[in-house]
Amino acid sequence: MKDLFSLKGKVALVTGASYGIGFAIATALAEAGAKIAFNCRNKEHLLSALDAYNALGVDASGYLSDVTKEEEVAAMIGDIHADLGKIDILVNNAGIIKRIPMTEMGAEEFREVVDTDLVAPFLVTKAVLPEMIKRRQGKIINICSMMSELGRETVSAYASAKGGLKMLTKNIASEYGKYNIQCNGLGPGYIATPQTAPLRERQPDGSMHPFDSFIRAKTPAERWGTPEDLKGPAVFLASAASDFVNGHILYVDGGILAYIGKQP
Ligand code: NAP
Ligand code: GCO
Repeated sequence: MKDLFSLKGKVALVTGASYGIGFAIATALAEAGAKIAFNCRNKEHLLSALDAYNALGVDASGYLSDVTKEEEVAAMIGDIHADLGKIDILVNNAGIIKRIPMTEMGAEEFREVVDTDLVAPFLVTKAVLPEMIKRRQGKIINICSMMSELGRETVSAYASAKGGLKMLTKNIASEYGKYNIQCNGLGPGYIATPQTAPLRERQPDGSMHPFDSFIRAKTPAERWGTPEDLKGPAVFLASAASDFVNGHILYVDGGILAYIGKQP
């Protein structure tokens, strides 16, 4: 059974894995035996991430690139194939959010979010697929969201992108399943990372952020998730244990999507 979850001999690319959820997922895949390639845009983030991976004994190679730029993606994939020989597992994790009421959001701001959270997974997957098809095997994991299923104020661009990413996941699964390529989504709930830090900041009077209290009331587990909560589900979707799972969005949300919310 343990061999089912082994990633020994595999190469995994995790985009946007200099910190946060991507860093935790990359570390998990490494602990299961994979060699890691990761990217981000900021050189300082890349260098500090390499130190952090090294301190954990993770064999990681870092690539400075912006996933929204097709030419940078092509160059990165070429470099990884040259350096590491193949990509068995792709985790489309890099993502941004802009919390702006729709009526106040500019078209360019909307496009920037969709470019990063939806178009970029298309670009990176498109660059990785040809070799996976040749080798008749591959694992693609798209990092979706509660906003793949639910809306809320100020996140129209993000929800549109993450809803689209759910359907892109199902479409890749449909189109390439015949080549023994599985494409699934991982849908984190509310996770304590830099991306959600503004929603957890202590108020000037020292009280909890209203959103912090709100999310705890909407989560049966009565807590925020941590990036570590995603490690097991990521290894499952990256390993032979999920070879007949395709087009599925695995929500790791402490029960948010199942729960009407605590009575005030
Ligand atoms: P985060 O803390 O903001 O980290 C984002 C990572 O992506 C950083 O490493 C960042 O590095 C990189 N990145 C951003 N834009 C990039 C680009 N254009 N090209 C390459 N790298 C880029 O975010 P997170 O909370 O870990 O979230 C990771 C993923 O999970 C995102 O897709 C997010 O939407 C999703 N998610 C998050 C939560 C949550 O509650 N935190 C829940 C559900 C889903 P650089 O800035 O150096 O590029
Ligand atoms: C927000 C949060 C969420 C989380 C995550 C939930 O502002 O609502 O940032 O969108 O990032 O996507 O699954």
